[in-house]
Amino acid sequence: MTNEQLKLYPPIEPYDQGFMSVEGHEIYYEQCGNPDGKPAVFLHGGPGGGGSKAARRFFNPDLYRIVVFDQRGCGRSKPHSSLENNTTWDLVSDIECLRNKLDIEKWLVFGGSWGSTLALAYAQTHPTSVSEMVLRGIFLLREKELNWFYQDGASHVFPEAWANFIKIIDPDKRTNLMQAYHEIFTGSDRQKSMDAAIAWSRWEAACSSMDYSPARVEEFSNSEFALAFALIENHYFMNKGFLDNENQLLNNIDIIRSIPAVIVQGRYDMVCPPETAYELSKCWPEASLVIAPFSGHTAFEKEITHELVLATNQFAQS
Ligand code: STX
Repeated sequence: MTNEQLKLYPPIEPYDQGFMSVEGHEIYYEQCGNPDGKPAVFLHGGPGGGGSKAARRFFNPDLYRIVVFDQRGCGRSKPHSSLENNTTWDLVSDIECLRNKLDIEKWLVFGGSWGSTLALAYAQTHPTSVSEMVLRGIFLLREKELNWFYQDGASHVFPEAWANFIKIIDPDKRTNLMQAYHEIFTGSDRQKSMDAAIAWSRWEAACSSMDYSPARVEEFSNSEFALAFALIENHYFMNKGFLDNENQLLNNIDIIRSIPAVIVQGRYDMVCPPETAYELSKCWPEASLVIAPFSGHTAFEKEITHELVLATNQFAQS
């Protein structure tokens, strides 16, 4: 029993779906599972990745009231790929608005990758709204992390995918790829912007799992998905996540130290390497850090899914 491999819960349909209007955005949200269960909110990645049907499957639907929403500008939220009033602090405010709208006192906050960044920003702003935290593939949006993924790091491990990522950028602009992509995304050539968005998304998809997944790369090439994902990520990263300083989320850890938390990290995560999760856990010794030894970035790596489901199962008892 203790050695059982935990998997995603079976697919279920939402019992409630709707939109929340905020500052020119219509935020899509859904509720699944048990309306009287323990409330949990799923924060998706990117930013700009949107929620998915799999998001709800990390929680026992008999025990949890699962809330999934699409952050500003992506997924089913409208207007699609809008960068207006779209910052970390706008999203933090949306999470709190949604909690109030749904009349939830406290909820478990679950987030991987950018979802972990947003979870920390939210919890540090509204600590009394958070009952527990389950974080994966920690990303703190610091210069060294952005540089690793978009300039010099993961490029050494996935050279074929990297060649495709840089190919659409003029050779003399390759010393700052974040900036070069930004110029294309904010320029007037729609076709070029679309091609760049697809290249940007394919790069991330290629690096996300231990065994390169052609299916994921194709899925990320969907032009609607890619446009929101690339434009929103680039906008947040150009603006350094709208943080006061790059250590803000580490420096403010004392605000949330008493919240029970599990940090799950793949050893071979090439998007968000384990150094960041390690640094976070050094500042936050009460949180338990679990390193999955044979895993990459995504929540769908076998070991990572197991650890995430184990964490939500354990917190369901508290
Ligand atoms: N972005 C990391 C991130 O949050 C740098 C992320 N990576 N892939 C995703 O999110 C999705 C699976 C949500 C598309």
